[in-house]
Amino acid sequence: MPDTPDIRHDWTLDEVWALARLPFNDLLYRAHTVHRRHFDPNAVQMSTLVSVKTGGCAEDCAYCPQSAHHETGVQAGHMMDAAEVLDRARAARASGATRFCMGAAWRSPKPRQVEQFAGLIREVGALGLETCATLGMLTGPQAQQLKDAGLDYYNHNLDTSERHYPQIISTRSYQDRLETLQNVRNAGLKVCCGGIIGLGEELRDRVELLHTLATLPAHPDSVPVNQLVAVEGTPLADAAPVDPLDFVRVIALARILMPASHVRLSAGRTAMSDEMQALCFFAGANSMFYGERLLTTPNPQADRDLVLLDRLGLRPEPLVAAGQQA
Ligand code: SAM
Ligand code: DTB
Ligand code: SF4
Repeated sequence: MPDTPDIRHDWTLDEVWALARLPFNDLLYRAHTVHRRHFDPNAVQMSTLVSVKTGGCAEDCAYCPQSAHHETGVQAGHMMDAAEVLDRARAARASGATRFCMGAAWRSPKPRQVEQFAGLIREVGALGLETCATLGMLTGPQAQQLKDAGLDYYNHNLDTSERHYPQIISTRSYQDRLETLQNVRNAGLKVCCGGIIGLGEELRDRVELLHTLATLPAHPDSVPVNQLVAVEGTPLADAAPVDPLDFVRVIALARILMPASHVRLSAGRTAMSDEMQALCFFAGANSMFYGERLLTTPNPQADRDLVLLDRLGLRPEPLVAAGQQA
């Protein structure tokens, strides 16, 4: 899509601060206006997640139930059979999802694992679903290999500000994350990159994360905004809950700063009221994780989400990808 004047990559930190300080109504009015300029305000893109390789991860992300550093009761599993992944992809398609996101609890994949995922991506793509993978850090050639298999999106989150990052993860750096994002972009994959709210960060960290995302060489095509799912056994199990209105503000800021990106209401929805989610959709969220599980934790039941969308007059966004099969 050609850039329009409100799509900018030169946002200053001061400008983001000025938006963050707006009264709630001013911020939401502005975000919703931007939203209407770029999207059908009543359409929501639906993505379904599957954890293809669960648990036992070498990284020490303080929020993550899959880290081998924390005792959370999540067992390290083998890679899911291709047949089961495909069954789940068919079920996701039948329930109305247009994108199928495959996750693996890895720091970075080994060559054989990239090959295995390339096979899965080909088969899921042949079902007419958009494909997304999140496998940890990637080299340039690995990103290219996934692109060649037909992968549409790669998810790799920055999670928080560069400043707060060392409080959350010690086994890799912010720079590692930025390098993978660069490799993914250079391979021509669409980028899915966002963060988590509720990691004990300050407003400053939220502002800095959003500023970093909005000043990348290209805005991520998709921006997942997760609310921490506080899991027993992780260092963040007792983190203070997020003020729902502050979460809505983050959605609104993401919408204004990255006007043409899909902003996804991601993890944490089981703890959100219907009214809070409605405000998020008004503020510019136009994508969600759909299906009863995220990776290891629950997500609202699909039928409950369909009722919520219906109450709001929202519709699942149809798939517009070329080559879609019936
Ligand atoms: N291992 C890969 C990686 O870290 O990029 C891929 C999977 S990892 C689980 C994907 C993302 O899930 C993380 O970057 C984080 O943003 C999100 N996530 C993990 N645990 C979460 C939690 N408890 N609450 C909210 N988001 C979480
Ligand atoms: C993203 O930003 N959130 C998703 C997806 N990308 C991979 C994962 C959320 C995981 C929540 C905790 C769990 O279920 O393990
Ligand atoms: Fe591993 Fe990803 Fe979880 Fe970090 S977020 S522990 S890298 S699965």
